[in-house]
Amino acid sequence: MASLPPTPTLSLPPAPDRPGPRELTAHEHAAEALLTHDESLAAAAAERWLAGWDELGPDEAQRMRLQLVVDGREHLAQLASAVLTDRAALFADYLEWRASRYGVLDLSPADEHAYLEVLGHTIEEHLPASIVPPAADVLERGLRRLRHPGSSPASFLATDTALAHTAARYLDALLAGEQPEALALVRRAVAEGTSSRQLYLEVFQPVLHEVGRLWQLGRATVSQEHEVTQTTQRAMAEVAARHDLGRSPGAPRVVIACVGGEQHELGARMVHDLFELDGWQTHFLGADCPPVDLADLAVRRGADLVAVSATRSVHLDRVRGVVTAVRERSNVPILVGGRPFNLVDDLWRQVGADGTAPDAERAVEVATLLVAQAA
Ligand code: B12
Repeated sequence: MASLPPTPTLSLPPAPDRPGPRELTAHEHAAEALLTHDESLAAAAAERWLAGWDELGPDEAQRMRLQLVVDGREHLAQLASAVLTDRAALFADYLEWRASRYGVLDLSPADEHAYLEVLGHTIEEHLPASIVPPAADVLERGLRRLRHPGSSPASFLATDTALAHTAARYLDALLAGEQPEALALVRRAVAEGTSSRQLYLEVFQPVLHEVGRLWQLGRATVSQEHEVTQTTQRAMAEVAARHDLGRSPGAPRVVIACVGGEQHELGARMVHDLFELDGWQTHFLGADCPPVDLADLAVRRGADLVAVSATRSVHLDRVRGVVTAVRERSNVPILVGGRPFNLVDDLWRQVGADGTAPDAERAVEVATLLVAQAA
């Protein structure tokens, strides 16, 4: 088969202790090649796969081809993120997540495994030999995990927190379409003196994680997830409206945003609200922020800290993009967080940030330390 065109260069953050441009590592080259050629690699893998299915009619073959290309591109984007950060666990997590959805997606483990192997062979055949080893290594480690997938994810609803019962009732009410009842539970908790922190971390966060798990396993619909999300946004706004916004002029200032393409913004909003509650001067930009705009705004607002959120592992290269853009303009500390950073301990270092935290409460604690260190 024809070889693919050469890969363009990525702009990457300078190594933290060595400012200025630097050579790309083998992992960075490999990730770049996977992302640049995702479409042609996925198309070539789909043809290779379909070659083994002579009995398919043209319509069915076309339907399968389209699905294989969509799946192949997602596999490659996930693989590239794991290769870029040299963290195979990210790809293994993605494959386990896929495995938990086989029933929902009408996929068989044998077909998924075989297709990933075909994708691996296609990478070997089409990409330069120097690029193949990091990709092949991460792919192989992911496949090994797929041969022994973990059990289904367990419920995120705790049984041992003060608000465990409220969280369970709040979710049940929303899944049943009883929004007023769910909001009444929150209002009652507020009236009884429950703090925002507690409501956020013991009700809203686990409920959102849980509805995601239910969707993942095919036990909740997309519409149910949307209803839980929308109502929770409203509940959070009600709770946050009670925060005292009297700021001392010397209070530290933070800009908080999700990276480009990232639609998951409630986690970042929670981080924002707890910064606000802690007396910080805050600027919340929400979902999908272009890196240069974000970095420019941080400078314009005189931020003491930039907090960057990413939920999807495929957005890790964009987190690096934000880090690059901020570092080019200022020395403010950069805190990163979100799902992938909670999966892999030192991922924040790999994207060039100054720290991470597993949740909104800890985010404020770590940020306070970083700002004190920078002063
Ligand atoms: C709501 C939701 C959506 C909504 C988001 C709406 C919105 N306005 O935010 C919509 C419908 C848009 C959506 C879309 C998708 N979603 Co979604 N979504 C969710 C859900 C159910 C809740 C997200 C949430 O609000 N969590 C609650 C917050 C509080 O938790 P958190 O994000 O972890 O944040 C905390 C910490 O991580 C940390 N933190 C977060 N940011 C930061 C930043 C800093 C600096 C620090 C220090 C800390 C920090 O503090 C936060 C608060 O304590 C999750 C389930 C889950 N496990 O989260 C799935 C989930 C994230 N989605 C998922 C998927 C697959 C998707 C889609 C790809 C679905 C699709 N289209 O096929 C798209 C992708 C969209 C995109 N391009 O971004 C998967 C991801 C799986 C994976 N392995 O990556 C999940 C996990 C569902 C699941 N269990 O399968 N989704």
